[in-house]
Formats: sequence, structure tokens, C-alpha cells
Amino acid sequence: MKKVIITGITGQDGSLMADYLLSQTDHVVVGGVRRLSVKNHKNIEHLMKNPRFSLIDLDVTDSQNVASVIQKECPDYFINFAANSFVGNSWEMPVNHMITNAMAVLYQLEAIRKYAPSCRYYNAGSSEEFGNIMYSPQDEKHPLRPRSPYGAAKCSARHLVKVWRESYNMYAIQGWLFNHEGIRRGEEFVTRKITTNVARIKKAIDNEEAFDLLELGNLDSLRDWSDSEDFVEGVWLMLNQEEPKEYVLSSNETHSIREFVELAFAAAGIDGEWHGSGLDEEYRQKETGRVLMVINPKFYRPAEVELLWGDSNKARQELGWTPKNSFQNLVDKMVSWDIMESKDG
Ligand code: NDP
Ligand code: GDR
Repeated sequence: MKKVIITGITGQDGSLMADYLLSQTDHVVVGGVRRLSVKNHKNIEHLMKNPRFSLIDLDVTDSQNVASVIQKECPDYFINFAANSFVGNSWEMPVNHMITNAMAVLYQLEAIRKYAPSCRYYNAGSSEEFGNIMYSPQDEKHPLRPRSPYGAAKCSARHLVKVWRESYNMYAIQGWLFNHEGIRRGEEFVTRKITTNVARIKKAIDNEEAFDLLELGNLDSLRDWSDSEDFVEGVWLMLNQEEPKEYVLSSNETHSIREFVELAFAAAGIDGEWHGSGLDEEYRQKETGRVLMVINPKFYRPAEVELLWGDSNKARQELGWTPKNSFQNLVDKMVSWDIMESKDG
């Protein structure tokens, strides 16, 4: 029985990784939580009675706290999913992104080197590191060309992980994960923002009530979206090779925000069509002409990553990793979940 520390346990990936390890291995999982005035443990409530699961106070920006947790717990694996993960916010809070997404990684690497040198370490890398892309689809050889403070911080973390791996012979890696979504996705991210709003609008239409419109920014950017449940397995496979190697995880498909909007409304039984262009573009219900979605320039970013499209063939071949869920399944799953939640709420 081994001990795995997971940071970011209250978030999407941390909670799914805990579910995966508790069901697929006999390891003990220790989840790191930071102190908040109001608890947000919705994603881990179902684990609280599991005897192999426990929580520990761990704010990744506090180097003393990180060092003492690693010294005390002496984990076999340390999986860092803690981050300020919202790219759009990184122009407003660049220092926070550098500290949480890069400096924090340095604190962890140093503490592991000193107190648990055989611990296997994973840091959550991102397709945002490719940024202003040079070719498609992007694979492990694509250069790092970040377009946001978030992306720059993840690139810094990548260099730190590599230097610590090579200098101290540590098993320390950082995969490049393309966008992955699901029913635990935060509601600020575009997919979940769309599916929660579609559910809200459907409920209003069904009840013949007025509703606020869905407001979005750039509809033309393209993303490679997958189901997050498939990705935690990929991360675990990456952590359990003979030699530490880093891989891209992706669906190998790309879709626009526009396409996500169409599929999400369709999944709720609402047929729509596009009208206008640029800032005046709207999505209207076909049957009634009612406006469902409008553009709000507030959601545009100072610099945009226009296209992300991954090539995860190396991970598929070398790790034997096979994603199980399609893009259409993902949209359907998120919309049905949010419709069910909106009925309960
Ligand atoms: P979430 O935003 O859902 O979760 C982030 C987690 O980090 C939360 O549990 C949050 O805790 C925690 N956290 C934030 N700041 C601190 C801190 N100072 N100390 C301790 N914990 C902290 O992100 P995801 O699960 O989606 O992503 C996980 C990781 O993967 C992140 O590093 C993200 O950047 C990266 N990534 C994600 C992708 C995706 O598509 N989902 C793609 C590529 C990379 P709290 O609840 O207290 O706020
Ligand atoms: P991203 O995810 O930036 O790719 O980062 P997000 O869902 O926030 O944006 C995707 C694309 O949608 C466009 N967009 C909007 N985005 C948001 N959030 N809200 C809107 O209203 C909106 N309208 C259009 C964005 O401009 C962008 O092009 C995610 C995070 O999980 C990161 O942590 C992770 O590293 C990357 O994926 C890979």
C-alpha cells in the first residue's frame, strides 16, 4: 500500500484522481486543502468516509507548509493539481499565477529532494504552454510559446521540473494536457458556462418564463476538448513508467466554441441558428426567433490562443492510454447533468 498526496483535491482533476486511485489501486490518498472561510468540498464529500482517504492542510504557496507536509507524510507519489487554473484571470492576477503555478512547484521539488527523494512527482502542464502555435496538431516536440501569464507560469514550472529531474535524478514530470471537461468543471470555463446556461435557459423556456441571455466572448477559437475522467488515468500511467517521460494527452480533434454552443443547445432539444456577425452575432431559437446567446466583449482576452489541437499518439502507443469518451458524449453528459441539477435547484 503506497501513499499518494494530491493537491487541488477540491477541484476537477484532483477529485477525479482520488476517485480513480481509490477504485483502481489499494493506495492511501491524502488530499491537500487550503483554508477557506467557506468550505467548497462538493467534489470530495462522497470520499470523506473512505478509510483510505484523508485531508491535510496544504497551501501550495506556503513553502514552510509544503516542506513540513512532505517531511511528515513522506509520500510515494505527489500529484500537483493545485493552481490558479483560469487563463482569463491571469492578466488581472499575474503575480498570483506565477506564485501558485510556478513558485509553488519549486517549493514542492525542493521539499521532495530533501525529504522524500524517491517520491514520484507530477505537475499539471498545459497545452497553453504551446500558445502561439507553429504547427498542428501539437505534439511533445512543439516549442513553448505562451500567450498568457498563466501559460508563461506553466512554462516556468516545466523548466523547473526538468532541471530538478536532470540535476537530482528525480522522477519528476509534467504532462501537456489539452482541455478536459466534465460535470465537475468550474462554471467560469467556457464549456461548463455554456452547459449550465443552456440548462437554465431550457428550464425557463419549458416554464414559459423570461431568461437572461448566455453571454460569450470569442466564438472562433478552437480547442481540443476531452473528458477529464479519461485524463486522470493517463496521468497515472505517465507516473508509473520505468523512466520519467512526459506526454501530450488530447482527443486529437479540435472544435470551435461556436460548435460547442450548437451541440449544447441541441442536446437540450433546442434548435438554433446564427444571425449577424462580429460583436453583433447572436444565436437564436429557430422555432421562435428568440435570442439565446449574445457576444459580450468583456469575455475577450488581451491575447488569444486561437487554435489548440493535440497529437497524443505517443501516449497512446507508449503508455497504452486509450480515451473512452467522445466529444459528442462529453457535451451530452454535461448538458444532461446540468439540466438535472437545474430541476433540483
Ligand atoms: P480546478 O480549478 O478545478 O482546481 C484547482 C485546484 O487548485 C482547486 O482544488 C483549488 O482549491 C486548488 N488551489 C488553488 N490555489 C491553491 C493554493 N494556493 N493552495 C492549495 N490549493 C490551491 O483545476 P483543474 O482540476 O481543472 O486543473 C488541475 C490542474 O491541471 C491545474 O494545474 C490546471 O492549470 C491544469 N490543467 C487543467 C486543464 C483542464 O482542461 N482542466 C488542462 C491543462 C492543465 P480551492 O478549491 O481551495 O480553490
Ligand atoms: P482555456 O479554457 O483558456 O482553454 O483554459 P476556457 O474554457 O476558459 O476558454 C476556452 C476558449 O473559450 C473562449 N471563450 C470563453 N472562455 C470563457 N472562459 N468564458 C467565455 O465567456 C468565453 N467566450 C469565449 C476563450 O477565449 C478561449 O479561447 C483551460 C484551463 O483549464 C487551463 O487551466 C488549461 O491549462 C487549458 O484549458 C488547457
